[in-house]
Amino acid sequence: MTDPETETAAWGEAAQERLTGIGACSLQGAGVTRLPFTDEHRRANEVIAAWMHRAGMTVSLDAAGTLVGRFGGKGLTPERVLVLGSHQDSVRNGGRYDGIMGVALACLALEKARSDGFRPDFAVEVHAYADEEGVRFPTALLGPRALAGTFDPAVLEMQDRDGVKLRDALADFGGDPNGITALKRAPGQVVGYLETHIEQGPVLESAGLPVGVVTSICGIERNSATVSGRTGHAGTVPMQGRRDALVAAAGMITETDTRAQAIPDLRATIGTISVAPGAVNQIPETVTMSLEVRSPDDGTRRRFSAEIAEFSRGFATKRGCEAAFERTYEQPAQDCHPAFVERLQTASEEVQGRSLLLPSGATHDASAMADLCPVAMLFVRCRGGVSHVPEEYASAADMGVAVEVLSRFLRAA
Ligand code: HGY
Ligand code: MN
Ligand code: MN
Repeated sequence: MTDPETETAAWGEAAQERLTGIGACSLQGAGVTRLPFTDEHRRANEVIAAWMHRAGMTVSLDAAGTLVGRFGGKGLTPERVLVLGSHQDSVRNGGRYDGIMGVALACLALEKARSDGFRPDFAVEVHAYADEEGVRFPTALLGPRALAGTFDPAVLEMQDRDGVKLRDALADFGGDPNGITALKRAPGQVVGYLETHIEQGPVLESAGLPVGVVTSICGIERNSATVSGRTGHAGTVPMQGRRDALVAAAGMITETDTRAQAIPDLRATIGTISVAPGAVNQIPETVTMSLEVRSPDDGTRRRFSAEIAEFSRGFATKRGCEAAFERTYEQPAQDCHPAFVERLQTASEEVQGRSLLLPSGATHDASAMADLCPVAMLFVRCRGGVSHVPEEYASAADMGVAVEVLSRFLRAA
């Protein structure tokens, strides 16, 4: 009989080995690039399916492209289900842990709980959601929104930067665009959703703790801003009277930053920008850029983006241009369920001596699952607090603690 510490460490090593292995399911280049409905995703699902089978689960791909592992239950309809999981996709050149850690640790926790005699009278599902980052298509959370009934079919017409429609990419991958709406779960059937995720921030490292319990998840919206001016010869058109879309966009960008700096806990990011015609000797005529805004308070966020849109229209007009904004994605802020938070706190205190509560500045699949059922999140310490970069790292020891906390949560369910 191995002592508990050795056993916990072994589960952590298993987690590290799995995450290193699946990190190879990526495009070439630094870090991990695994976008939804790609060959990298297909290869990753094969690896995840093996994790699910090893934990005693049956495995299926649902219409939204979520890989669903299912264990136990009595086949009742509707069967009570506890769902664990996270997303399989990454940002471009991201880390090995964001998202996929939650899938790996959920499978290991179920394996461990079963070896400790876990025989629930409800079903347990582990979900590997296809698209949480919203990097390939200007939408996100397709899988959880399908289950929660908040899915908007219009997103199926959205295109990636190669002009491929979400609808077609999903169908080619083995999903069923026309079957997504039917995925909506009956109210009360899903008793809860528990997501484990690398913290993506510095709090646990500063506190010297392996895991923390999330209290709430910030709200988020993404807008597409288009600035239209008039192009012309860079050498012959005088500076006075130019309608340079990029100069107007520059004013909007700096004003966004200035105003965001003044609002506590608000984050505004212009992460993508494109310029047309895009030649060194042509005055920019059209600029398209993303404006992402986050805040723990939805009213603050919505006011901020409305005011930025109003400022931008006025500023663009002064420069002889026009500015238009279109919101492409929004997910309100969500609180984690108090009873689940308390249960995670108890398990954390048993395993690591004390618990720590913290909010999430990143959004997660739990953001959308909260529209369906009570949610909870467990954060795992993140070295240097860095994420969405190749250097993202979580230790085997910390992931072993997380597996132990999760398996205790399951057995207390
Ligand atoms: O952007 C986020 O907060 C998450 O990583 N998708
Ligand atoms: Mn992410
Ligand atoms: Mn994530």
